[in-house]
Amino acid sequence: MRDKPSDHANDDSNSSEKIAAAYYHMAVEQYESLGVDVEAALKRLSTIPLSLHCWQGDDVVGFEGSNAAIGGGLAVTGNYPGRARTLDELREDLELSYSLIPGQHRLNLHAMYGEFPQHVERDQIEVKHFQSWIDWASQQNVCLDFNPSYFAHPKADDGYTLAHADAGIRRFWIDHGIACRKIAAAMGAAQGNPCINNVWVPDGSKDTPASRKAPRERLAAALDAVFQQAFDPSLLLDAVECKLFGLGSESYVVGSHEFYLSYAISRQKVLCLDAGHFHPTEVISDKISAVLMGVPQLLLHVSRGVRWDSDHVVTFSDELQAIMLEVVRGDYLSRVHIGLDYFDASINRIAAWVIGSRNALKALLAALLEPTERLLQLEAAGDYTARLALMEEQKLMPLGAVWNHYCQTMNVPPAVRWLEAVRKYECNVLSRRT
Ligand code: RNT
Ligand code: ZN
Repeated sequence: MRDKPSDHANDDSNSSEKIAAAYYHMAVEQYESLGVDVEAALKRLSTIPLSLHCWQGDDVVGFEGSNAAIGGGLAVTGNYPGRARTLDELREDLELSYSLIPGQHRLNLHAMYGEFPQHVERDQIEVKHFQSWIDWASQQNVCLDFNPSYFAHPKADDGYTLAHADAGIRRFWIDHGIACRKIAAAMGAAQGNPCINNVWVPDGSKDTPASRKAPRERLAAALDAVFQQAFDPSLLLDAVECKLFGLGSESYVVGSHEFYLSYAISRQKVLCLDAGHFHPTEVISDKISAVLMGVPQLLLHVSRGVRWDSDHVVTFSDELQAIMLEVVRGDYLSRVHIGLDYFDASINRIAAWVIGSRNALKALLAALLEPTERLLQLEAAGDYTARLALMEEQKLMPLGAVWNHYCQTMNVPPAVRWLEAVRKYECNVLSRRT
């Protein structure tokens, strides 16, 4: 008699679990032979939060109900079905995403994602507009980070916000920044740890400006006005993010890297480094240990630049691994906050969150499994030959077996099995969003 299909399924999953366990034990032995403690690495990994960017779920549209173009030099391409159109849809999508990413992670909200029963101007937003996020977050055990929204608004249409030549427009955006800090501090108070409020403005110009100086002076003064009120750092941390160029700001960006580096050092603010905001051969992995000499903390926007786009889904690239290696090697985990920043509307948006987040975690795991002590000894001894040999050998270590084991112990699907849940959700939920 033939077995019932369900018996087959059980046999299969039992034997695949056994194989996975065997792979894991072999992997542990291999890492041990290099002096690496796998269990300790996994324990450490489970304590590192990523901040997931809310804007991947709805193509950076938000819930203001306006039809303003995204602007700010940002562009989202693709029309994959299933974009979240409401707060509830976005939360539902996030809940599925978190269930497929091992560990406890944060949510990075933009100000335009509040709950606005009727139109509220950006300089008038209040904690109450984010109360449902605060409640949802505490119920989901998710902590929040925040961002003022300096784009997708008529007062940002000509490419300038905080650095605008018009004092009235500047004032409007300063007040938006002030309102956002109050909201972020309330989030920090509710969750018992600081909410990072990251300021990015699109300000810049398509063609060569006559004055590079004046807008920078205005931006610095406007930022100082935004940051005037002191908040307890246990509630709120202010971050500032630079950019190289955007659509419409090809020739000049007011908030360039040098601008914000000097600003963050002089004001002791958190510096945000977005991996997609530098020249193509320039990497943020090399900047981490340099800028942390002068700024107190860093926020990373883990992203992937491709030619002129700065925001492709994060893949398991050399640079991603280099970033995480630097964070771990430098023992910076208490000073570096890891956020994601990309938007892709050409693939399933939940898959985009899950793929990028899981890659960031895999890269962190690879860094935690590096025999750093041994590499440092070889370097100190001047044995660069063995250093290179060992670094290269690292690339073939059985990271996947450890990762799959980690996923299983954290109750999330190992390998690509998370895709089944996304496909099912696509069928039952996303396909009904028309
Ligand atoms: C823009 C910046 C910024 C945004 C988000 C939406 O180039 O990277 O972080 O992506 O604020
Ligand atoms: Zn960014």
